[in-house]
Amino acid sequence: MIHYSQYDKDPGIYPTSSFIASLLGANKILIAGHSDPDGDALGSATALALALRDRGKEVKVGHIGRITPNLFFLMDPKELFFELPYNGSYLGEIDLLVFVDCHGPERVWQDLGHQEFLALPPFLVIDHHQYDGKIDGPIDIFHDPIASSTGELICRLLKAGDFTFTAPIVRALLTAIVSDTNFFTQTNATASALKEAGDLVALGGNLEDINVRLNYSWSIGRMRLLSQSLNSLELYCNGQLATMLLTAEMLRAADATLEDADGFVDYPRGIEGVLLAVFFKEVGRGKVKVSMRSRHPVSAREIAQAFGGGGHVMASAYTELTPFAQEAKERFLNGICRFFEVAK
Ligand SMILES: [Mn+2]
Repeated sequence: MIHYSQYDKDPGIYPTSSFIASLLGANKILIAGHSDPDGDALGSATALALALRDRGKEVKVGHIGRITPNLFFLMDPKELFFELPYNGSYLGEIDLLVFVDCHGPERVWQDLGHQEFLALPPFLVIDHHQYDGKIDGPIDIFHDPIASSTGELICRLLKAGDFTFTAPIVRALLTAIVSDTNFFTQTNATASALKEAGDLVALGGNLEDINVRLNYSWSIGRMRLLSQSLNSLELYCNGQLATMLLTAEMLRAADATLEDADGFVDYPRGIEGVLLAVFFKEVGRGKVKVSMRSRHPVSAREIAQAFGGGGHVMASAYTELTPFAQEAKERFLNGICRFFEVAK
């Protein structure tokens, strides 16, 4: 027998009043998500920026790396700061940095040195990733590793701070939550995530509109690229491991961009019996980005950590220093065997 009263109590963590005071105490704010921001990072940054502007703050959203074009509806690209330098003169005008969907500046600027770190303006962190150690440097942190998404945390923050949920804020927050829960189909689609999403729908949020924008707005180049990339699909470890490649040559042949390959890792993941899907993407500058998705009992996070990366238990990534996806795959296969002991 379920007593609804038990579910009325939101189990989530809320920001403290001093966290909100730090946020509202600043006037010129820059919000940044992790590099190559996804729907959660950009949706969360956008929603928070719009809410703070409604309170009279001067707020900018900046980022490093690539944004897939299907996310541009969140905020006019003209309003976004692209490729922020960590030592740019713009920082002198900023009272407060807010890092969302990551634990701090080193997830935005990968080659940030210690001196540059110390020279940054004061910063806050809002995040739902798991950490093994202490977080360096923020004046305050609003962190809940159980939360589905940073979007869910921004919902709680806006409620706690008595902000107004305007239509663009609602849309940005729903986009953030559906992006990280894959439209409520993963284990992180918790009662708390659905409760926040339910509140957003009650406020006029339109899931169909967001689904069309996120999943049915791709270029023909993406489809050509997908057909090439799918040809590279291979199975290992009795069908428990699936790999797929994306090369610079495929990009040229399909007349597509790297952004067009977003989410391709979901294809090898969709094969019955696959516990780990790995996608090797040549990203230029002598690097291959390796994205992983796993099913229980395989931890994509643990495997990514063994290769110097990180992420969530079921979704993680690392970077391999080689220009060739095939070479990154060979190195991966050489190092992977021990992780599949648990799955036998
Ligand atoms: Mn996230």
